[in-house]
Amino acid sequence: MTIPREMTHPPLLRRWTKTGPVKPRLALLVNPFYPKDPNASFGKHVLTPTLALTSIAAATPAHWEIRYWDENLLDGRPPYDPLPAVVGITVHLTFAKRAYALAEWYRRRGSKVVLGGLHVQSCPEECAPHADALAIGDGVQLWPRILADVEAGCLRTRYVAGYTGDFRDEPAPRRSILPRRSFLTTASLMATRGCHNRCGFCYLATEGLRMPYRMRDPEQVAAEFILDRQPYGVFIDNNLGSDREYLRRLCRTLEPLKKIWSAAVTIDVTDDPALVRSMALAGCTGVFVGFESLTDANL
Ligand code: B12
Ligand code: SF4
Repeated sequence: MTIPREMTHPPLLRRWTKTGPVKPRLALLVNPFYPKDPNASFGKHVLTPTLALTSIAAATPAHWEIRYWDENLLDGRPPYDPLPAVVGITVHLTFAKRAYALAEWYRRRGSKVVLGGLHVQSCPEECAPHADALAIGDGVQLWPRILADVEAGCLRTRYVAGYTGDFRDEPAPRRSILPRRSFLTTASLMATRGCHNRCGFCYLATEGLRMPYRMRDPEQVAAEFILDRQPYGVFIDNNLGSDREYLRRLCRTLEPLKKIWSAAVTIDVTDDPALVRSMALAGCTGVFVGFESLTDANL
Protein backbone atom coordinates (compact mmCIF):
# COMPACT_ATOMS: atom_id res chain seq x y z
CA MET A 1 0.00 0.00 0.00
CA THR A 2 1.35 3.47 -0.85
CA ILE A 3 0.78 5.91 1.95
CA PRO A 4 0.23 9.56 0.99
CA ARG A 5 3.10 11.76 2.17
CA GLU A 6 0.80 13.97 4.26
CA MET A 7 0.10 10.92 6.46
CA THR A 8 3.76 10.37 7.27
CA HIS A 9 5.34 13.84 7.16
CA PRO A 10 4.27 17.04 8.92
CA PRO A 11 3.28 20.08 6.83
CA LEU A 12 6.16 22.41 5.93
CA LEU A 13 6.93 25.37 8.18
CA ARG A 14 8.50 27.89 5.83
CA ARG A 15 11.36 29.79 7.38
CA TRP A 16 10.82 33.03 5.44
CA THR A 17 7.04 33.38 5.83
CA LYS A 18 6.19 36.97 6.75
CA THR A 19 3.58 37.55 9.44
CA GLY A 20 1.70 40.58 10.77
CA PRO A 21 1.97 41.94 14.31
CA VAL A 22 0.96 39.86 17.32
CA LYS A 23 -2.76 40.08 18.13
CA PRO A 24 -3.19 40.63 21.88
CA ARG A 25 -5.50 38.26 23.78
CA LEU A 26 -5.61 35.71 20.96
CA ALA A 27 -4.53 32.19 21.97
CA LEU A 28 -3.99 29.32 19.53
CA LEU A 29 -4.13 25.75 20.88
CA VAL A 30 -2.27 23.14 18.82
CA ASN A 31 -2.18 19.34 18.75
CA PRO A 32 1.01 18.59 16.75
CA PHE A 33 1.35 16.14 13.88
CA TYR A 34 2.49 12.55 14.39
CA PRO A 35 3.15 10.03 11.57
CA LYS A 36 0.32 7.59 10.80
CA ASP A 37 1.53 4.01 10.83
CA PRO A 38 -0.61 1.47 8.90
CA ASN A 39 0.64 -1.26 11.26
CA ALA A 40 -0.34 0.60 14.43
CA SER A 41 -2.85 3.31 15.32
CA PHE A 42 -3.80 4.13 11.69
CA GLY A 43 -7.07 6.09 11.58
CA LYS A 44 -7.34 6.45 15.36
CA HIS A 45 -6.62 10.19 15.10
CA VAL A 46 -10.07 10.79 13.62
CA LEU A 47 -11.91 8.54 16.08
CA THR A 48 -12.17 10.94 18.99
CA PRO A 49 -10.20 14.05 20.03
CA THR A 50 -7.90 14.41 23.02
CA LEU A 51 -9.50 16.38 25.86
CA ALA A 52 -6.26 18.24 26.67
CA LEU A 53 -7.00 21.27 24.51
CA THR A 54 -10.78 21.44 25.01
CA SER A 55 -10.18 21.32 28.79
CA ILE A 56 -7.76 24.23 28.59
CA ALA A 57 -10.10 26.12 26.26
CA ALA A 58 -12.80 25.80 28.94
CA ALA A 59 -10.46 27.42 31.48
CA THR A 60 -9.76 30.43 29.22
CA PRO A 61 -10.98 33.80 30.53
CA ALA A 62 -13.87 35.23 28.48
CA HIS A 63 -11.88 38.24 27.22
CA TRP A 64 -9.41 35.93 25.41
CA GLU A 65 -10.21 34.61 21.92
CA ILE A 66 -9.37 30.94 21.35
CA ARG A 67 -8.48 29.10 18.13
CA TYR A 68 -7.91 25.35 17.84
CA TRP A 69 -5.75 23.44 15.37
CA ASP A 70 -5.19 19.70 15.21
CA GLU A 71 -2.47 18.98 12.61
CA ASN A 72 -3.56 15.34 12.53
CA LEU A 73 -6.73 16.29 10.67
CA LEU A 74 -4.39 16.89 7.71
CA ASP A 75 -5.67 20.36 6.80
CA GLY A 76 -2.15 21.78 6.77
CA ARG A 77 -0.07 23.72 9.24
CA PRO A 78 -1.57 25.79 12.10
CA PRO A 79 -2.76 29.33 11.25
CA TYR A 80 -0.65 32.48 11.76
CA ASP A 81 -2.81 35.32 10.43
CA PRO A 82 -3.48 37.05 12.78
CA LEU A 83 -0.42 36.04 14.77
CA PRO A 84 -1.53 34.77 18.21
CA ALA A 85 -0.16 36.40 21.36
CA VAL A 86 0.03 32.93 22.93
CA VAL A 87 0.45 29.51 21.33
CA GLY A 88 -0.35 26.59 23.69
CA ILE A 89 0.95 23.24 22.45
CA THR A 90 0.24 19.84 23.97
CA VAL A 91 3.30 17.56 23.90
CA HIS A 92 3.56 13.76 24.00
CA LEU A 93 6.82 11.87 23.44
CA THR A 94 5.63 10.71 20.00
CA PHE A 95 5.30 14.25 18.64
CA ALA A 96 7.73 16.22 20.80
CA LYS A 97 10.05 17.09 17.89
CA ARG A 98 7.19 18.51 15.86
CA ALA A 99 6.03 20.50 18.90
CA TYR A 100 9.51 22.02 19.23
CA ALA A 101 9.60 22.95 15.52
CA LEU A 102 6.22 24.69 15.81
CA ALA A 103 7.35 26.43 19.01
CA GLU A 104 10.47 27.77 17.34
CA TRP A 105 8.51 29.04 14.32
CA TYR A 106 6.02 31.04 16.43
CA ARG A 107 8.58 32.28 18.97
CA ARG A 108 10.78 33.76 16.20
CA ARG A 109 7.80 35.86 15.12
CA GLY A 110 6.90 37.14 18.59
CA SER A 111 4.26 34.75 19.97
CA LYS A 112 4.74 33.44 23.50
CA VAL A 113 4.80 29.65 23.41
CA VAL A 114 3.49 27.56 26.32
CA LEU A 115 4.16 23.81 26.31
CA GLY A 116 2.09 21.38 28.42
CA GLY A 117 1.07 17.72 28.48
CA LEU A 118 2.45 14.33 29.48
CA HIS A 119 5.90 14.80 27.95
CA VAL A 120 6.38 18.17 29.66
CA GLN A 121 5.44 16.55 32.95
CA SER A 122 7.90 13.68 32.39
CA CYS A 123 10.83 15.58 30.84
CA PRO A 124 10.64 19.30 31.75
CA GLU A 125 14.40 19.82 31.34
CA GLU A 126 14.27 18.63 27.73
CA CYS A 127 11.23 20.82 26.94
CA ALA A 128 12.36 24.03 28.68
CA PRO A 129 14.66 25.46 25.95
CA HIS A 130 11.81 25.22 23.42
CA ALA A 131 9.23 27.27 25.36
CA ASP A 132 8.63 30.65 26.92
CA ALA A 133 6.76 28.83 29.68
CA LEU A 134 6.13 25.22 30.74
CA ALA A 135 2.85 24.07 32.27
CA ILE A 136 3.74 21.06 34.42
CA GLY A 137 0.66 19.16 35.61
CA ASP A 138 -2.98 20.16 35.49
CA GLY A 139 -3.36 22.80 32.77
CA VAL A 140 -6.92 23.67 33.82
CA GLN A 141 -5.55 25.25 36.99
CA LEU A 142 -2.50 26.79 35.30
CA TRP A 143 -3.82 28.24 32.04
CA PRO A 144 -5.75 31.25 33.46
CA ARG A 145 -2.69 32.16 35.59
CA ILE A 146 -0.41 31.94 32.56
CA LEU A 147 -2.65 34.16 30.43
CA ALA A 148 -2.95 36.72 33.26
CA ASP A 149 0.85 36.84 33.51
CA VAL A 150 1.18 37.29 29.72
CA GLU A 151 -1.20 40.26 29.93
CA ALA A 152 0.73 41.71 32.86
CA GLY A 153 4.04 41.20 31.02
CA CYS A 154 5.44 38.97 33.75
CA LEU A 155 5.31 35.47 32.24
CA ARG A 156 7.38 33.01 34.29
CA THR A 157 9.27 30.11 32.73
CA ARG A 158 7.61 27.35 34.77
CA TYR A 159 4.15 26.80 36.25
CA VAL A 160 3.41 23.74 38.36
CA ALA A 161 0.08 22.31 39.58
CA GLY A 162 -0.93 18.95 41.06
CA TYR A 163 -4.09 16.98 40.36
CA THR A 164 -5.52 17.54 43.81
CA GLY A 165 -8.49 19.84 43.15
CA ASP A 166 -12.05 18.48 43.07
CA PHE A 167 -12.69 17.09 39.57
CA ARG A 168 -16.38 18.06 39.98
CA ASP A 169 -15.47 21.75 40.12
CA GLU A 170 -13.64 21.76 36.78
CA PRO A 171 -15.54 23.30 33.88
CA ALA A 172 -16.78 20.89 31.20
CA PRO A 173 -14.38 20.72 28.22
CA ARG A 174 -15.27 23.31 25.56
CA ARG A 175 -16.09 20.87 22.72
CA SER A 176 -17.66 23.63 20.62
CA ILE A 177 -14.16 24.60 19.35
CA LEU A 178 -13.75 21.20 17.63
CA PRO A 179 -14.39 20.70 13.91
CA ARG A 180 -17.30 18.24 14.42
CA ARG A 181 -17.23 16.68 10.97
CA SER A 182 -13.56 15.70 11.31
CA PHE A 183 -14.09 13.07 14.01
CA LEU A 184 -16.20 9.91 14.22
CA THR A 185 -17.42 11.48 17.46
CA THR A 186 -16.47 14.65 19.34
CA ALA A 187 -17.95 13.15 22.54
CA SER A 188 -14.69 12.19 24.26
CA LEU A 189 -15.84 11.87 27.86
CA MET A 190 -13.88 11.61 31.10
CA ALA A 191 -15.71 10.55 34.26
CA THR A 192 -12.73 9.60 36.46
CA ARG A 193 -9.06 10.39 36.87
CA GLY A 194 -6.43 8.03 38.23
CA CYS A 195 -6.73 4.32 38.96
CA HIS A 196 -6.62 2.15 42.07
CA ASN A 197 -4.16 -0.32 40.51
CA ARG A 198 -0.42 0.30 40.28
CA CYS A 199 0.83 -1.63 37.24
CA GLY A 200 4.57 -1.07 36.99
CA PHE A 201 4.49 -0.33 33.23
CA CYS A 202 1.72 2.30 33.44
CA TYR A 203 2.46 6.04 33.51
CA LEU A 204 0.07 6.32 36.47
CA ALA A 205 2.67 4.37 38.49
CA THR A 206 5.41 6.92 37.66
CA GLU A 207 7.35 7.90 40.74
CA GLY A 208 6.46 11.43 41.80
CA LEU A 209 3.18 11.54 39.82
CA ARG A 210 0.40 12.03 42.33
CA MET A 211 -2.89 11.44 40.57
CA PRO A 212 -5.46 10.76 43.29
CA TYR A 213 -8.57 8.86 42.17
CA ARG A 214 -11.23 11.48 41.44
CA MET A 215 -14.70 11.36 39.91
CA ARG A 216 -17.19 13.68 38.31
CA ASP A 217 -20.81 13.22 39.37
CA PRO A 218 -22.56 10.84 36.93
CA GLU A 219 -25.13 13.61 36.29
CA GLN A 220 -22.33 15.96 35.13
CA VAL A 221 -21.06 13.30 32.70
CA ALA A 222 -24.55 12.66 31.35
CA ALA A 223 -25.15 16.40 30.90
CA GLU A 224 -21.92 16.73 28.85
CA PHE A 225 -22.91 13.73 26.72
CA ILE A 226 -26.36 15.21 26.01
CA LEU A 227 -24.95 18.67 25.27
CA ASP A 228 -22.56 17.34 22.61
CA ARG A 229 -25.50 15.85 20.64
CA GLN A 230 -23.53 12.79 19.46
CA PRO A 231 -25.07 9.31 19.47
CA TYR A 232 -21.73 7.65 20.34
CA GLY A 233 -19.30 8.60 23.12
CA VAL A 234 -15.82 7.37 24.02
CA PHE A 235 -14.75 7.32 27.66
CA ILE A 236 -11.06 8.20 27.70
CA ASP A 237 -10.69 7.24 31.39
CA ASN A 238 -7.66 5.07 32.00
CA ASN A 239 -9.86 2.52 33.79
CA LEU A 240 -13.58 3.30 33.96
CA GLY A 241 -14.11 0.23 36.17
CA SER A 242 -11.57 1.20 38.83
CA ASP A 243 -14.39 1.83 41.34
CA ARG A 244 -17.20 -0.64 40.60
CA GLU A 245 -19.80 1.17 42.73
CA TYR A 246 -19.13 4.38 40.79
CA LEU A 247 -19.42 2.56 37.45
CA ARG A 248 -22.76 1.08 38.58
CA ARG A 249 -24.08 4.58 39.41
CA LEU A 250 -22.77 5.95 36.13
CA CYS A 251 -24.54 3.18 34.18
CA ARG A 252 -27.85 3.87 35.95
CA THR A 253 -27.52 7.56 34.97
CA LEU A 254 -26.57 6.85 31.36
CA GLU A 255 -29.25 4.20 30.69
CA PRO A 256 -32.15 6.62 30.01
CA LEU A 257 -30.05 8.60 27.48
CA LYS A 258 -30.32 5.78 24.91
CA LYS A 259 -26.81 6.48 23.61
CA ILE A 260 -23.94 4.11 22.90
CA TRP A 261 -20.40 4.31 24.25
CA SER A 262 -17.15 2.44 24.78
CA ALA A 263 -14.49 2.57 27.50
CA ALA A 264 -11.28 1.00 28.81
CA VAL A 265 -11.65 -1.31 31.81
CA THR A 266 -9.65 -4.10 33.41
CA ILE A 267 -10.73 -7.71 32.84
CA ASP A 268 -11.83 -8.12 36.49
CA VAL A 269 -15.13 -6.31 35.77
CA THR A 270 -16.23 -9.69 34.41
CA ASP A 271 -16.06 -11.04 38.00
CA ASP A 272 -19.28 -9.09 38.45
CA PRO A 273 -21.79 -10.24 35.79
CA ALA A 274 -24.50 -7.88 37.12
CA LEU A 275 -22.18 -4.93 36.45
CA VAL A 276 -21.47 -6.14 32.91
CA ARG A 277 -25.26 -6.36 32.33
CA SER A 278 -25.72 -2.79 33.65
CA MET A 279 -23.03 -1.59 31.27
CA ALA A 280 -24.75 -3.23 28.30
CA LEU A 281 -28.15 -1.78 29.33
CA ALA A 282 -26.56 1.66 29.65
CA GLY A 283 -25.37 1.52 26.02
CA CYS A 284 -21.85 0.10 26.32
CA THR A 285 -21.14 -1.52 22.95
CA GLY A 286 -17.54 -2.56 23.58
CA VAL A 287 -14.60 -2.24 25.94
CA PHE A 288 -10.84 -2.02 25.54
CA VAL A 289 -9.00 -4.44 27.81
CA GLY A 290 -5.20 -4.51 27.91
CA PHE A 291 -3.35 -7.74 28.66
CA GLU A 292 0.19 -7.76 29.94
CA SER A 293 2.44 -10.40 28.45
CA LEU A 294 2.73 -13.44 30.71
CA THR A 295 6.35 -14.15 29.83
CA ASP A 296 9.45 -12.00 30.28
CA ALA A 297 10.73 -13.18 26.92
CA ASN A 298 7.74 -11.63 25.15
CA LEU A 299 8.12 -8.36 27.03
C1 B12 B 1 -7.43 10.33 23.30
C2 B12 B 1 -6.14 9.51 23.36
C3 B12 B 1 -5.53 9.21 22.16
C4 B12 B 1 -6.07 9.68 20.81
C5 B12 B 1 -5.60 11.08 20.47
C6 B12 B 1 -4.21 11.39 20.95
C7 B12 B 1 -3.72 12.74 20.50
N1 B12 B 1 -2.51 13.02 20.82
O1 B12 B 1 -4.38 13.48 19.87
C8 B12 B 1 -5.53 8.57 19.86
C9 B12 B 1 -6.62 7.52 19.81
C10 B12 B 1 -5.15 9.01 18.48
C11 B12 B 1 -4.33 8.06 20.68
C12 B12 B 1 -3.30 7.37 20.12
C13 B12 B 1 -2.22 6.90 20.85
N2 B12 B 1 -2.06 6.92 22.18
CO1 B12 B 1 -3.31 7.81 23.34
N3 B12 B 1 -4.46 8.39 24.61
C14 B12 B 1 -5.58 9.09 24.60
C15 B12 B 1 -6.18 9.19 26.01
C16 B12 B 1 -7.18 8.03 26.12
C17 B12 B 1 -6.86 10.46 26.39
C18 B12 B 1 -6.01 11.74 26.27
C19 B12 B 1 -6.77 12.83 26.98
O2 B12 B 1 -7.63 13.45 26.39
N4 B12 B 1 -6.51 12.98 28.29
C20 B12 B 1 -7.21 13.93 29.14
C21 B12 B 1 -6.46 15.26 29.19
C22 B12 B 1 -7.31 16.30 29.90
O3 B12 B 1 -5.28 14.99 29.97
P1 B12 B 1 -3.83 15.42 29.45
O4 B12 B 1 -3.65 15.15 28.01
O5 B12 B 1 -2.80 14.87 30.37
O6 B12 B 1 -3.88 17.03 29.61
C23 B12 B 1 -3.77 17.67 30.88
C24 B12 B 1 -2.32 18.08 31.24
O7 B12 B 1 -1.35 17.22 30.73
C25 B12 B 1 -2.20 19.50 30.76
N5 B12 B 1 -1.90 19.78 29.36
C26 B12 B 1 -1.90 18.99 28.27
N6 B12 B 1 -1.58 19.68 27.17
C27 B12 B 1 -1.41 20.95 27.53
C28 B12 B 1 -1.08 22.08 26.78
C29 B12 B 1 -1.01 23.32 27.43
C30 B12 B 1 -0.71 24.54 26.62
C31 B12 B 1 -1.22 23.42 28.83
C32 B12 B 1 -1.17 24.74 29.51
C33 B12 B 1 -1.50 22.26 29.58
C34 B12 B 1 -1.61 21.06 28.93
O8 B12 B 1 -3.49 20.00 31.03
C35 B12 B 1 -4.50 19.00 30.75
C36 B12 B 1 -5.62 19.17 31.79
O9 B12 B 1 -5.16 18.83 33.07
C37 B12 B 1 -4.94 8.94 26.92
C38 B12 B 1 -5.26 8.36 28.30
C39 B12 B 1 -5.73 9.43 29.25
N7 B12 B 1 -6.82 9.17 29.93
O10 B12 B 1 -5.16 10.53 29.37
C40 B12 B 1 -4.12 8.02 26.04
C41 B12 B 1 -2.57 8.07 26.08
C42 B12 B 1 -2.15 9.52 26.06
N8 B12 B 1 -2.18 7.44 24.83
C43 B12 B 1 -1.14 6.72 24.97
C44 B12 B 1 -0.55 5.99 23.89
C45 B12 B 1 0.57 5.04 24.29
C46 B12 B 1 -1.01 6.14 22.57
C47 B12 B 1 -0.45 5.44 21.32
C48 B12 B 1 1.08 5.38 21.24
C49 B12 B 1 -1.09 4.05 21.26
C50 B12 B 1 -0.56 3.20 20.10
N9 B12 B 1 0.32 2.24 20.43
O11 B12 B 1 -0.92 3.42 18.99
C51 B12 B 1 -1.05 6.28 20.19
C52 B12 B 1 -0.03 7.33 19.81
C53 B12 B 1 -0.56 8.48 19.09
C54 B12 B 1 0.52 9.49 19.01
N10 B12 B 1 1.45 9.29 18.14
O12 B12 B 1 0.52 10.40 19.81
C55 B12 B 1 -0.60 6.72 26.39
C56 B12 B 1 0.63 7.61 26.54
C57 B12 B 1 1.60 7.05 27.58
C58 B12 B 1 2.78 7.99 27.75
N11 B12 B 1 3.28 8.09 28.96
O13 B12 B 1 3.25 8.60 26.83
C59 B12 B 1 -1.86 7.24 27.20
C60 B12 B 1 -1.55 8.04 28.47
C61 B12 B 1 -2.69 5.98 27.54
C62 B12 B 1 -2.03 5.08 28.57
N12 B12 B 1 -2.61 4.95 29.74
O14 B12 B 1 -1.01 4.48 28.37
N13 B12 B 1 -4.45 8.38 21.96
S1 SF4 C 1 -5.16 -0.93 35.47
FE1 SF4 C 1 -4.64 0.25 33.63
S2 SF4 C 1 -4.81 2.41 34.20
FE2 SF4 C 1 -4.73 1.21 36.11
S3 SF4 C 1 -2.55 1.23 36.69
FE3 SF4 C 1 -2.92 -0.65 35.48
S4 SF4 C 1 -2.43 -0.09 33.33
FE4 SF4 C 1 -2.65 1.83 34.54
